[in-house]
Amino acid sequence: MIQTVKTTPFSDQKPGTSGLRKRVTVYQQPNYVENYLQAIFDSLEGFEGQTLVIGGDGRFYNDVAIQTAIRMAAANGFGKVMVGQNGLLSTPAASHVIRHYQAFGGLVLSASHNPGGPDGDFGIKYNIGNGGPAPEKITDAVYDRSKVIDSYKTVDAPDIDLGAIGTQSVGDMVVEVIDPVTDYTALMQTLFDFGAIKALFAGGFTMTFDAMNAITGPYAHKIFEDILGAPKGTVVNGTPSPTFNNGHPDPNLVYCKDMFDLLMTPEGPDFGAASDGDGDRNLIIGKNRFVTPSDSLALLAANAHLAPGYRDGIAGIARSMPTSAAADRVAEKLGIEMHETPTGWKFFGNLLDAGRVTICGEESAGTGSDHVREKDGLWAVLLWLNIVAVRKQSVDEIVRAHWATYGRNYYTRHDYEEVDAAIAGQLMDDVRAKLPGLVGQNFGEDLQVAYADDFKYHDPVDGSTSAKQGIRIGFTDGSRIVLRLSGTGTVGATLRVYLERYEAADGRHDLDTQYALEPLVGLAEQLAGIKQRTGRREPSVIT
Ligand code: VG1
Ligand code: CO
Repeated sequence: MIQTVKTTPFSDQKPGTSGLRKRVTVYQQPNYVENYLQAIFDSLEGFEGQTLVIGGDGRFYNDVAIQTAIRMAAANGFGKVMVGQNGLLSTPAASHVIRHYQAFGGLVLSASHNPGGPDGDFGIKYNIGNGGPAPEKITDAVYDRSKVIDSYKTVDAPDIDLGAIGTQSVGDMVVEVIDPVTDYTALMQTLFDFGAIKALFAGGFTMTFDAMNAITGPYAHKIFEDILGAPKGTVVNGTPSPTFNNGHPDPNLVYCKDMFDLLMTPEGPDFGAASDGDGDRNLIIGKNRFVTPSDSLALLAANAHLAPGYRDGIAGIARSMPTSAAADRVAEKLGIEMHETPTGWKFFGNLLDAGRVTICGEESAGTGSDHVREKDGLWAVLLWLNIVAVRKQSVDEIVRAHWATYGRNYYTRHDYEEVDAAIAGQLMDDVRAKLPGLVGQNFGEDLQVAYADDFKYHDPVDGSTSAKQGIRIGFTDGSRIVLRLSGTGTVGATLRVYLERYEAADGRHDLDTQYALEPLVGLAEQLAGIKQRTGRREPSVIT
């Protein structure tokens, strides 16, 4: 029954920051999905008879790709596939299911925060047995394999009924359709004080959670409304849609502007939150207080002990290189390890597995802990709620108290999307060439360059190195300019410019963020010539 089908390679199946993301139309080419999946299976060893978890964010083309993946898993020798009902599993839930059932690995079908639908994006990511994204050693092998692949294996079998919870079979392989929410919800209940959060809502605390028509809807309805007793209507846009209702499921101040505006009014709720297409990102806005993801990481780390799952404290913190140094100050005060890694969750896996860090985060609205091996949007929201419930303070009060203790890291990211790839590459090369001469130079009155390099990461656990992970220009006062090209975009190049400035504990904490960072924006422009080279007058997105 196993069929070996001839194919020819595609030259563009190089996994990026988080799996292979392409336009749906690219994925719809004959054999495109098959080639990539076979390249993944060919790069793995020892999965004969083992379990593969499959789930996605419900976006357009999920159903097609999942049926293909199930047939190919059977043909390649997996013993069992566990798949979320209707193909749904949030990225953190998929990570948990892999760990919980000791699966060999999993396929996460998502392009995360990128728009979906026939004209949108699709993506496939392979996660290893620890529940986390495959490390570069594997993604490099997959890419190499994809360039020479000449056949794939499948079986001739009808589609699985993804709506029916329970067990079916494809050839010799068992397929179990599971409820996507149950295991994840149980995990959350082990980490947080649900009683305290329930009491918070019972006491009149109000929240709005925007699931952005994406994967977190079913999870959020169940956890916030059914279990924690928040009123119906707390969760909005809670039904996953294959096109995200034609929206852009990226929880930032651009795509959640209405929620931000609401939270800035007296009539608005006490707390606002959102998650992205696949449920691994989070946006946190308190009444009159937007919490930057970098600050959120620092705050969650500093207060984690207030939640039962972290009662004994945290072992260490890791943050991606462009994320602000706010968390570093917390680690210093707690006397725990602090790690700076390249962008992308795959670099946290080893540190988490080794027990060297407990909490990780990225400036791009991602935070998580050692409970899974992905960032986790609802986890961050629940930890915030747990902290608010215990401290009995507003988000704004908690944030201000944090700054008063540690100082404030003003932080922003300016994105220039869909720039010509050659121009963006040249821009980076030219700035890179200037780096050695920058150290020691003064710019304006108070900016002196302390270091200027292209970030290279040495993984302290497995000894591997990853070079060219972004340009960093650091100043003696703690300010930084970071430039890197996105590894998740699907058209042209996206240039990300990250800017940070530190104000000490007794410094000024009430400046407008963009105003506070204006001199650094100007200096980045002076060094990189972004506007003139790209022809853009301003960034496409400011977060
Ligand atoms: C972006 C973010 C990065 C994140 C990645 C995947 O990558 O910057 O921090 O890990 O997306 O997140 P890049 O290479 O475009 O900067 V997700 O929620 O899209 O899985
Ligand atoms: Co995501």
